[in-house]
Amino acid sequence: MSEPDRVLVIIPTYDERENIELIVARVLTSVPHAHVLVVDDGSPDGTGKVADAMAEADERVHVMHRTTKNGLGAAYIAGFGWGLAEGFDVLVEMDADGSHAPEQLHRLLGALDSADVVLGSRWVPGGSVVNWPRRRKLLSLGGNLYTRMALGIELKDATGGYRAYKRTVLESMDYASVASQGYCFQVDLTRRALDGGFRVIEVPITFVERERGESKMSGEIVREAFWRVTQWGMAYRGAQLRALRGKRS
Ligand SMILES: Nc1nc2c(ncn2[C@@H]2O[C@H](COP(=O)(O)OP(=O)(O)OP(=O)(O)O)[C@@H](O)[C@H]2O)c(=O)[nH]1
Ligand SMILES: [Mg+2]
Repeated sequence: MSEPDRVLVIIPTYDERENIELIVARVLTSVPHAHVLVVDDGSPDGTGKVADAMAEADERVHVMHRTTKNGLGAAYIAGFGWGLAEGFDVLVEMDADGSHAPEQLHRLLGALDSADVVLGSRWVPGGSVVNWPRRRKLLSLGGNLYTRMALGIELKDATGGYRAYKRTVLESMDYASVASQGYCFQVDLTRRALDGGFRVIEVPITFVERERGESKMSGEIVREAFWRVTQWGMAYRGAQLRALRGKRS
């Protein structure tokens, strides 16, 4: 039998003291051969120290300490760099707040047999969202609809943050140049994977709204996503138009 893939679950944290222990324990119970990297941006609430204690007790847990709060995207970029250098085959993105169930990680990893990137999707049949107010649902659905139309892609949940990448995908793209913060970081990576000719598929997940700790979602993150997707969409439609004109002439 071949060795299982070396899997690294990257969990960015900012003030997740109440959540971090449970989420790491759930990951390691669900997929015991996985390793976890907590990327903490110097959380004032001491999340980094709690993570250090876990790393001390279990060799599968690793912690990266960064000094300033720099956004989710920058934390993932640093985490990817570490994971690739350490030789992991699969890199997983997961939030610390329990929204992404580690018990469903098997679905994502299993689907990598026939894909290069697997998105945990709230908006495919079988996917769902628990405890979200209507306006949050509409924001996510609307954002995804806009993203599909602007970029000409089929994916139902390109803004989601529970996903698994084969290392080859990240190695092939200049992911460090992804400058975005929140949702558009996810959209940008999806777009780059598709542009690179990789197979991106979705599996249903049950997304549960955070129960403890503060959300870091902000109007600024939503505005950034809207603006950047619009720019990418215009570039995409421009290229389509040029191709069409080329065919006609
Ligand atoms: N390292 C780091 N992690 C961050 C930063 N901002 C958010 N995070 C983490 O990224 C994950 C997602 O952030 P959330 O606040 O849950 O964002 P969200 O899921 O869009 O918002 P909610 O639905 O309200 O929870 C959590 O694990 C956060 O702790 C940051 O600047 N640096
Ligand atoms: Mg969250």
